Amino acid sequence: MLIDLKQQPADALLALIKLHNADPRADKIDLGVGVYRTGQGETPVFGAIKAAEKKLVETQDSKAYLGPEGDMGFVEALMPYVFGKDSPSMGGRIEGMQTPGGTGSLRLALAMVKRAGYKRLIVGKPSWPNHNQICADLGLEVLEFNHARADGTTDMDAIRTALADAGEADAVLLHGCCHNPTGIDYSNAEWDEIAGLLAERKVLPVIDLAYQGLGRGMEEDAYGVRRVLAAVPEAMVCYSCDKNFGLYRDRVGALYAMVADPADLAKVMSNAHALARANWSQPPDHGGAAVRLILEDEALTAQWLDELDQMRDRMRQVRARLAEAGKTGGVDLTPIGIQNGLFSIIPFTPEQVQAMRSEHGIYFAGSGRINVAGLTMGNIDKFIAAVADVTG
Ligand code: PLP
Ligand code: TYF
Repeated sequence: MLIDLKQQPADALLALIKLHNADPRADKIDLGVGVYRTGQGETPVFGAIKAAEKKLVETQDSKAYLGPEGDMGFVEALMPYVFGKDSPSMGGRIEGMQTPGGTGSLRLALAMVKRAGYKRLIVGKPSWPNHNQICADLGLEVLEFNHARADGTTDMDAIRTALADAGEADAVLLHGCCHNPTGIDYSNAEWDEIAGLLAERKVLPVIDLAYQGLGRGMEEDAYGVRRVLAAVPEAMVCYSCDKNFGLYRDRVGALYAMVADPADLAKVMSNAHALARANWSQPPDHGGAAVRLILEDEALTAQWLDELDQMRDRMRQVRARLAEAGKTGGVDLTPIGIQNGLFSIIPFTPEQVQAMRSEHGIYFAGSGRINVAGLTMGNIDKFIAAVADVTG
């Protein structure tokens, strides 16, 4: 019976939004869920998206079904940004489809991993919790390795060991850039080595690219994806437009598969299409259509890239200010300056996380992950003082 089902825990990050909302203090700070915020603390719709939506309303003449692959114009317009304009892997070896956000793409990719007979998914820890949740739901065994060292650098020895023990029955999930939750990314030299190891061990790479453009730049953030794809015969890329176009609730993403022989692409993608049909039939159209209109229009593309630059610049400023604070109480904020994207982890104890909430009205995940975009030039000094207070 339905009532025999067991109570499930609420999503911890979404629960945090409620805690923050219920706090009456005017100077409270929300560093929880991963959405970008401006210096005024807002998450506005991009100007380029507003313009594209206006155009969409005026020109869209049908909302008839498109099929499980969604809007292929959207899927293809993104490809030069992800894979590079002159990439050899673009030569017929890659095909994509639209998905409901990066989550939908991950769900499909990992179901493909399972369906293709892979036994394990190797994942660096900590990772975005949904990676493990999707694997648990699919019955895919997860093998974890340590992603980062305490000093804010990647634990290359751990991934070397994990890959040395891996083989053809394994897939590995890698964050393309702006690692969630640590903000600690592989350097280009590390990607070079990882690409070589993946090829040598014949492990299938699944690259989660949910924050392209929020780290170092659109091109810079694609280094890992492109480097890995140049080294291996097969791979999948799970893309989200929900951060870099600010579309979050519109659920805009894409799944790309690369195979060695273009003749195999249709067969491979027919499986992804079948899985999509069994899950959501077709992806929501609106956000993807707006992204396509932007990417097909030079002026709108320039406007979007400019808005993305402003986001990235602001996050770099916040990071620089935190790094400048250096040793603060019992923690060192310096590594935050070289980390990327929305997130960094400060090694708070659970008691210190609680004290930040109760004594200072500052809310972030229990892991100590902060959303740096929740900090502004107006509240950052309060934050630094609170960190010194609870860790000192
Ligand atoms: N992958 C990572 C690492 C994420 O942090 C997120 C969440 O924001 C996603 C994928 C999924 O994003 P989306 O909201 O597009 O489903
Ligand atoms: O990690 C984050 O904050 C983002 C947003 O169930 C998010 O990835 C968080 C929780 C969730 C869905 C998205």
